[in-house]
Amino acid sequence: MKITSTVSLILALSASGFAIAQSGGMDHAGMPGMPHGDMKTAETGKNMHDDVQKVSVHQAMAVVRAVDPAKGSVTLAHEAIPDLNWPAMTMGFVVKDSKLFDKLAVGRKVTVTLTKQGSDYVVTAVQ
Ligand SMILES: [Cu+2]
Repeated sequence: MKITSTVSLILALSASGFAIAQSGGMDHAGMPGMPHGDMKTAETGKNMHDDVQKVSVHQAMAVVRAVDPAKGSVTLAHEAIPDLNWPAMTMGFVVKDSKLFDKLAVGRKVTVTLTKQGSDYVVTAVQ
């Protein structure tokens, strides 16, 4: 009796285990539909990213360390930019407009406007 009930219990468990495995398989079978969802998400994400790029403008206090008008770049020792999660550091930036070099003199303390273009932040204004 004990053996029989144990066997039937095992059978019941394995049967339910099989059912679970099957339903798990069903979920996996539903997976091919996922790329569609991903594509929609990616599309939405792209639009959101564009929106983020539009609003991804930041101002930072900085001291001009070096200018290279020929290359259109400036090296700035900028203060921390909390909304970008950037610590204070010295780094190079592309300068959007060569006219901005009029305001970028080495040693000068400025407030720069950084606008995200692609994966880089470009100096788009100097105060
Ligand atoms: Cu930096």
